[in-house]
Amino acid sequence: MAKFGFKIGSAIIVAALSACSAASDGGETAIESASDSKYLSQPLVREIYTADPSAHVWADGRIYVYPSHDIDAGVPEDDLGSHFAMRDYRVLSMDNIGGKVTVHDVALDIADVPWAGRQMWAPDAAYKDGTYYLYFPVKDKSDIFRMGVATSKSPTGPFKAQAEPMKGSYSIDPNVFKDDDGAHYMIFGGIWGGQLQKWVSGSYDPKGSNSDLGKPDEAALTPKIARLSDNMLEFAEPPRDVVILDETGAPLKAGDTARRFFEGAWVFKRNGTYYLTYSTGDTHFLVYATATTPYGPFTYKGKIMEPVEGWTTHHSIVPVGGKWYLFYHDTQLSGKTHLRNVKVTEMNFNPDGSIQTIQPLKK
Ligand code: FUB
Repeated sequence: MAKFGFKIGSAIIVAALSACSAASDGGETAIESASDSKYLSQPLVREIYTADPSAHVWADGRIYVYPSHDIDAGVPEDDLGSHFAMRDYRVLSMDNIGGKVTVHDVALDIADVPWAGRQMWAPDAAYKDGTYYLYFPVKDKSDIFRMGVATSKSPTGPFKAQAEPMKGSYSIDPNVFKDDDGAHYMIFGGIWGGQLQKWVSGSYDPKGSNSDLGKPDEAALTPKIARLSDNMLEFAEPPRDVVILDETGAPLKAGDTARRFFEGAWVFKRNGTYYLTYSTGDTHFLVYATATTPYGPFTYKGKIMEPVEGWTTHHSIVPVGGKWYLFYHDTQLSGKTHLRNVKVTEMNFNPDGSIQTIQPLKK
């Protein structure tokens, strides 16, 4: 199957918000669809298409979601995800899970990022000392993904981009994790269209000739991690591999496509354990591994979510009011792989810290 091709078809036409879904007040025409009872949860907003939701609860207690803003740019679908040709970011916010969702004005436009070429992909955000930081992957004018940083005094922007990408940054899907000691780490990377396989030698190789892709018995490519500098604008250290081991202590292999890292890493800490969660991409699972430090090594533990409708999903996990929530996306509203909608559902842990697998489609 081609990357980002349809996995499960959907035909959705008319609609009504279910009790689970939140009304939104973005002031734009709602995208209508059937309120289909087959879905575990309903889209958070219907005015715009959104994906890759990075959720945070800042000091004001409100929930802020930093998603990709999907558009139909008319770019033909290909294996590198060229049809994901997003041009700006919009922030969503809500007082509580299930509450009214606000779609905020444009937080950052590609036209205001001097070095950007195309494709604003999955962002994340952080807060430190009165400033909000938006981290975003976008291709530079040479068509190489880099990480940008933009700042604002407001959690919803507008954000002002730095004049250059972060030094030494590459690939996609930044997740900024704040540890209990106040240190911030960026975990990032994604294979295939995310270009991680092109950086195996330490510099950009357009052919990705040293990568594990097509070598199923070799150790799989891993996400990367680097602590951020005190000013939050750069890496404080060279990015390192985040190794993911199997139950025997061996690194997951490239051919182990149901468990190996593909994209969309998100790290959180619960009861002293670090959880690395990620998408397996072409096998469509959200999975997790655990460790005793943010650098790992992590040990694979299991599935968080079975496949959604759409090629893949991308998520974040946050505690809100004593419960844990999984933000994710599917293609319920459009049935199209590049026009996605974000959702949220509660997740549950077993007494031993393992995660109960979520089924996003009702049987
Ligand atoms: O939204 C564009 C890309 O699709 C993201 O960066 C990936 O995680 C996948 O969701």
